[in-house]
Amino acid sequence: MANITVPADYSKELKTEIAVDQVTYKVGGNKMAVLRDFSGGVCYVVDAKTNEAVFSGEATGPIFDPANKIEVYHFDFTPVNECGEYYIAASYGISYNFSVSVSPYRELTNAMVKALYFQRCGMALEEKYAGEYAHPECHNFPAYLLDDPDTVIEDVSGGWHDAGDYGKYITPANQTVFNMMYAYELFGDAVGDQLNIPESGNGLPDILNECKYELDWMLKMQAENGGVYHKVSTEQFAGNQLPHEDIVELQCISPITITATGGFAAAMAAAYRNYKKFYPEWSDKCLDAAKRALDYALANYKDHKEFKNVPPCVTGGYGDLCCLDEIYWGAAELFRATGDKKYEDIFREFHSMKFSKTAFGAYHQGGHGSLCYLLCDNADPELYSVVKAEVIADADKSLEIYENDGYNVCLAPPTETEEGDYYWGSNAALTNSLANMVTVAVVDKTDKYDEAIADSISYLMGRNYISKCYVTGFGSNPVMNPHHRPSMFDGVDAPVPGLIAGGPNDRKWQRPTCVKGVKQSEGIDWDAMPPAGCYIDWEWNWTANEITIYWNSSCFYITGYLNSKNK
Ligand code: 9MR
Ligand code: ZN
Repeated sequence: MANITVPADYSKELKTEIAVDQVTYKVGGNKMAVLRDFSGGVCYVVDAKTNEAVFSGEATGPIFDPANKIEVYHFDFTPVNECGEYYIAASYGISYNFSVSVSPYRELTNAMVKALYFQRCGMALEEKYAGEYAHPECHNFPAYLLDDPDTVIEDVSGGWHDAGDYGKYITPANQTVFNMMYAYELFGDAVGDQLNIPESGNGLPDILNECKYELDWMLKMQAENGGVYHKVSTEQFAGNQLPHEDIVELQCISPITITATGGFAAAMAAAYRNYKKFYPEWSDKCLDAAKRALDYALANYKDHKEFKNVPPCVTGGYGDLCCLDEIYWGAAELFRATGDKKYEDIFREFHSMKFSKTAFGAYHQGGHGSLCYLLCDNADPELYSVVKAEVIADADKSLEIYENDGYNVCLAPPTETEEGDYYWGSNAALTNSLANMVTVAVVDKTDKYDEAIADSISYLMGRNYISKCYVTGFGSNPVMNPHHRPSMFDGVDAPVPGLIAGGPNDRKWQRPTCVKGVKQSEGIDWDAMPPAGCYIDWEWNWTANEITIYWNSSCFYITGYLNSKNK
């Protein structure tokens, strides 16, 4: 490959139209750039240190991208296997820098787990773990029950702030601890160890240490009758404040919901299994909590209604019409944890009801239950093969979306009848659908989906319409202004690292307009924006630029999987 030179008439201007994965090209792996507003021609890979070209080739295209309704070109540079820092040169300009490395998912995955430490509530973040993001303890206030204001619970401390706000909500917590415990059991040390958190070095993998911080809080959210309170927060969202500046006399606790309770049963049964060998007594408590929660959910689910805030509380809702998926998941986990066939009978009964058996997330959790069931060695063979066929069918549907996409990402495009996947939290819509592919990959021991999974992660790392790397602290054009109060008000330029933004959101009614006197939409022709372009890196753009614990967990579950395949 000697003596390749970029033609002198090639522009040196930075072009976000040339999209590269800014983080995760791997030695020996496939490598591709996506170019839009391009008319084809020879492209070069240039060493960013020496400015010497190391590879050249013709881009292929045009290829139709159905999500954004544009034509793109693909430039394949798979043969570039020397570790280093590079950029792409095309006739009309150059890309952001990217790197080629041996173990690209490792640092990223760990940082995304460590990001949860930065979300810890109720304890001071000390400088030795948190560096410039240190702050004193927060939110250690008693809380009253919104549906019984005379009852005050003294201690609901601990856990993580959910997102850019400081509320603590059970249903997203259930997904987050699920992703962590399954990442630990399926991918081992490929995800989240040596995180430099207070518990590091105590004999437990750090991902379990961090997860236990949340589980301990969750246990405080269970009522005597087994039901689980939906959330605890202040009555209003915090102002422009750091966590420890958000001071109230009393916080408030929202009523029990079945969605919170069913998912809690699942999470606690999984905790029993995963922590048994480290903390036997504590894990027995988890199992007992799980059983009582599932009993409560079964006795009350027919009265389930979508959660609505009880005044004067106005914080995050996480309302969910269907609670069957949470019970399905809870039954699966209790069956796996105990081997007791009575839980398999409940699982079977709920399996026959109508809801997605393949969805992962804070709202739809049937996929969590299916994965769990498919890992049981004493499962009923007939039911097992039905569930397996369901997850495979869904993974193959995702594969088809991926194969038709111009950016090689597994996000459904809008069609005449469907709105598509570029909604609030689209980056997690992506990782949640990849999670079902991971289920099949793990259960069926196939690598059929690996390329789709890795390519889709490349989209998150910058190979997208706007060349944005959606994880703070990573890539050459990362998110800098997430809607995340600590990052917004700490006086530190760089946001807390390892947080993934919600991502493009094409729903018209959720566009940012004018917040606090700042007219952010001015100068942006939103109607001309294709779905993957509906994003601005602006701190009050919470409909596209907020962060959450469960979006993080969904992402490191996938990069942890990729990392485990990369040994
Ligand atoms: O992710 C949630 C999104 O699907 C909803 O449309 C939106 C409005 O209810 O709320 C989002 O969740 C937020 C939660 O309510 C509070 N913490 C931050 C969450 C992420 O934006
Ligand atoms: Zn707090």
